[in-house]
Amino acid sequence: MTFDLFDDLPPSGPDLPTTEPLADGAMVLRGIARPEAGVLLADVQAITTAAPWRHMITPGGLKMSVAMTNCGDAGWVSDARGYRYDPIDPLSGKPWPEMPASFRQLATTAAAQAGFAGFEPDACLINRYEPGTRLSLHQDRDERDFDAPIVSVSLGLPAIFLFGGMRRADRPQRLRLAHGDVVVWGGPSRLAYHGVAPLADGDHPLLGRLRINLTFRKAR
Ligand code: MD3
Ligand code: FE
Repeated sequence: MTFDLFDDLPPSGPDLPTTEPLADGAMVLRGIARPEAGVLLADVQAITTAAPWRHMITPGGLKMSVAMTNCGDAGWVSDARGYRYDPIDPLSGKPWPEMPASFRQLATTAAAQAGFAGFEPDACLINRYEPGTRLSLHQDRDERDFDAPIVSVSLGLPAIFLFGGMRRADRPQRLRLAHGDVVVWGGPSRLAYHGVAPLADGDHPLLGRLRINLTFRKAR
């Protein structure tokens, strides 16, 4: 697969908005993380030195195709006992790496732009996709407070995001998320079913054959 020259650029020009409402409570901020991408990726690299990428096991015994790690006061973990947020990385036995200032600032600014002033994430789940990696439809319900939004940041290869309704059976909308796109999921969208279609192969200038997604949460 190849990229059109302008494929990855956010809308630009005199009055083109970069903020589009997607659904009730959900806003896409196209390309707003592009200027900081290099810093964010250097911070991801440092995090994975202390808390390496791993493929978690679902409570049903399946190995996830997404590789994950976390930073912040708590990290999302899955194993035979279930899903939960844990202040300790089970792989290292140590607390997760601190949330970098670059992460915190982007999440807070994006949330405020989408109408969620005062969002203070305490957890960031970091997902890594290779060609073929997918994430099946699910809800994010392991956080304590559903009034806080989730902020997602897409980096690297573009993905087709599946955005469903309140029931698993609701047919999902497909949304292309490219490098630097940030989405804020609050209000009624906070508990919508969602997932990611198998990643198409490609070659991204910064990340090669990878997509990395950051999701900022208020877990506790
Ligand atoms: C809509 N990650 O980590 S980000 C996840 O691209 C997750 O890695 C996907 O779903 C990814 O849980 C999707 C967009 C996203 C994240 C959380 C949501 C959309 C959401 C929570 C509620 C509704
Ligand atoms: Fe999710």
